[in-house]
Amino acid sequence: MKSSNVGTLLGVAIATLGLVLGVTADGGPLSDGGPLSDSGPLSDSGSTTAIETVGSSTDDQGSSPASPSPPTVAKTDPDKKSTQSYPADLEAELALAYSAEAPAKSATRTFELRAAPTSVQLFDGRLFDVWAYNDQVPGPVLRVRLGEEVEVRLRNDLPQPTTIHWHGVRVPNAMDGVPGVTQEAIPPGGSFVYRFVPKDAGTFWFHPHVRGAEQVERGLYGVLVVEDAEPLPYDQDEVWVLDDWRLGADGALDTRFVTRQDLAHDGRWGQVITVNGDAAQFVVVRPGERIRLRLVNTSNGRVYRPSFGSLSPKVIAVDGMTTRQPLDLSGFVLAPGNRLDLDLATSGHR
Ligand SMILES: [Cu+2]
Repeated sequence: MKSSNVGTLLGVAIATLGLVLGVTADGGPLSDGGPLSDSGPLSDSGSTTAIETVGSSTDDQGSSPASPSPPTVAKTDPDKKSTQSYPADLEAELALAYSAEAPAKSATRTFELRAAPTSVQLFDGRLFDVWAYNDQVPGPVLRVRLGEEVEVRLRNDLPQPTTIHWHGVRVPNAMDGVPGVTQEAIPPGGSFVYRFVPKDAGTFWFHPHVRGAEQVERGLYGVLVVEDAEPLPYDQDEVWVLDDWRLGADGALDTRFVTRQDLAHDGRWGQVITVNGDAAQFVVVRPGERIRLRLVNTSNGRVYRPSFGSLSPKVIAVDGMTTRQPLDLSGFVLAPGNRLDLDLATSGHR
């Protein structure tokens, strides 16, 4: 903390970024989005933070682009079939972005994951029957540095076979988790060791690749953060996992998966939205702090449009890929599977 010189005036101004939640199945707001903070709005801005959903299963209002216009690509020569030329600076940037080889292994980070049915407290404090990694929803955040090898020892205590797919990670094919293609599905009671050195720093996630529309929806997902070899000096580095849950009339998870309704409506849409498994999520910040906020959408069908009011965060990475420069958040949405890394600066003095 560097707040020792802040003085008494701001010394108690610990603020929260409240995430305003609540949508119905048709996407309309349940709450009016007042701040959920009990310690006052952030600094003097009075801003609130909201994650809205875009469109709905039947009424797609989401016409904004998922990302800003792509960089200009030089025209291809119709006579030269497979040669595509880019401006030299873009060529250089892409070359840096996708190194062909993983960096030399500096160390191995070992994680134990156990996939099993369990009960967890989610949005309303009730115990909720889920399937989870290590009895938690979301599963653990696996955090490594670029150059470190990821070793995940997965034990399957589910009543179904399973695998793990590393969403967005360039892994050796045998580690990709596709049953019957890159590995045999891990039977109940079985285990498997995933081992790879990520080639890229960024925000990724992992989930089963067996009956994904059921196993992910039951709660099996976690986040893999690959930090830069020299992490940027953020005061905080937070992960927010967005998901929606479809409940039956009894309030428990609706265990009818891949229904005709789902197939006809762009996937399964839940009535309850959670951030890190909770109905509300806060980040406690001190004046002047700078936060890297990693948003991950693990929903099956829902698209989110994050909004942070006057905080105006910048997008610094999209789907695990660092942007060429910080970009305005407006216009960005999070479709299922998407990640957005945000740079959030708070006002105040140091
Ligand atoms: Cu995926």
